[in-house]
Amino acid sequence: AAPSNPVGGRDVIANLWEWNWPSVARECTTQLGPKGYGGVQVAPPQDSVKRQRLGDGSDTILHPWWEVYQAVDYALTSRMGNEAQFRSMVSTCRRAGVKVYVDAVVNHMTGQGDTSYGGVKYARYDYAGLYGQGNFHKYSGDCPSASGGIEDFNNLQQVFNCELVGLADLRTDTSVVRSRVAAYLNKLLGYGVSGFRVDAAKHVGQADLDAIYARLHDTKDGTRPYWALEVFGGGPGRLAPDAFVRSGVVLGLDGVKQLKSAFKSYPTDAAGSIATLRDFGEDSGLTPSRRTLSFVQNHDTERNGDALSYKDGATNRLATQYLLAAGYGRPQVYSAFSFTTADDSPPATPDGMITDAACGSGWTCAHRDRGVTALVRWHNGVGAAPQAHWWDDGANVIAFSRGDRGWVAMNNNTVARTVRVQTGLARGRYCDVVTGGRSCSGTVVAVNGSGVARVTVPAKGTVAVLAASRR
Ligand code: LM2
Ligand code: CA
Repeated sequence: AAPSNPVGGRDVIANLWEWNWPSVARECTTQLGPKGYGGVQVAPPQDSVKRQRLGDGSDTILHPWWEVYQAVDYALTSRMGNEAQFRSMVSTCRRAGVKVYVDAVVNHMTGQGDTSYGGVKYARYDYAGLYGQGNFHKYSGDCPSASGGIEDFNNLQQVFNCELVGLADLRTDTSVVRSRVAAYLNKLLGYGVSGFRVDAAKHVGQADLDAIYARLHDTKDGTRPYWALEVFGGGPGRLAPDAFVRSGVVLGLDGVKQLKSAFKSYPTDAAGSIATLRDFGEDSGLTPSRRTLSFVQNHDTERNGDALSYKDGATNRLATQYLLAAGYGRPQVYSAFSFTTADDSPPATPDGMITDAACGSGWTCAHRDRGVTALVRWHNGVGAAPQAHWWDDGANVIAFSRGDRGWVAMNNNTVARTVRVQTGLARGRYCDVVTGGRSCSGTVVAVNGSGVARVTVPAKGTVAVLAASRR
């Protein structure tokens, strides 16, 4: 079986979704490595559909972000750059101490179009030199629905063998398809990639995922590849996220909803109640921490209403800080581009090629936010120490320690709050990593001989101290 999350250390992943390869490389060197991120997740690098003008006005957004989720070929010629740029990005990131995780589209090929970014001409169910009709469930008789699409998301055969939004579903139950998919992933591992976010893993199913995984080579570090499965909740039995944790780590998509509900509450613009997070994680019904890749949002949930997003500003930042502090799952910080309609393209040339990521101009760059990088540092500092000394005001101020290695307080109100709390720390004066950075130029938390501190927590803000940051 695929490995669990690493324990402690530099495990935070920045999800630089749809950043082009030169921008990811630059970011690894100038930001991610220096700020303590241990990994970067990148968008699907395989060749994909490139939509063409129809001339009937129906394609006002010619190159929606989701083109990259329709695979045409396993050559690495994509909207994010070419194969040489991809390889160079991976080695640059590795040199910066940042492992690269790839979004792997292996359940399906395309649902539309006839031309790819790499210039390949194709038809659905006919991808020259790679797959033909015999490689798709459409022609195998394994999909029981009338339309050929997934009509019932609680039906095992439909979920595995029918088409997800009309995308040509691969016969991942056959050895031909398994070995072609594995060859693609092994090429990436050979370039230095450390693992995968498996797109639509729920629609591949446990048996096929395990069979593909068994064919994968070790990473360049000599470890087994990380294997993070996209399985959204709501399905019964074998279709539930918990039923996939023996195959790999699963994406924390139910946690995403809980975080949104805690920070914003119901109805959506209410003030929230982060005191509920006392039981966030396995205690609130989520998948095991060591088998979960956790995040506040991803590219689907920032659009579909399940999650907070960059549009929530300080509340989103606070939720991200909370996730980095909490110790549930392997935390991922999501950072992509701003959008007005759900289909918007990332900033790109008229031809669809994504342009260099410029923070503040089209790109949101949450991973660079000083409040976020401070908590990455804090997260790395507390390691695997368990939560202790939980305190809350019953509403929107919380505080907890991570063992005796650090202590944090968070305030989801729009005004500052002063609290008197047991920190569990030894007597002393400690530097807040959020306002003080490495120089200790900000807030100082004074802990008395009983471990108690009186602290003012800024509006929508965090105070975080490390035991090691005692003055
Ligand atoms: C995923 N995980 O399981 C991705 O996270 C999600 O973003 C993908 O959907 C999906 N699975 C397939 O990889 C996105 C997007 C869809 C889009 C597909 C394929 O959310 O809207 O579907 O990518 O590009 C689009 C059209 C849809 C059409 C389909 C096929 O929106 O209307 O279906 O292409 O032509 C007829
Ligand atoms: Ca499938």
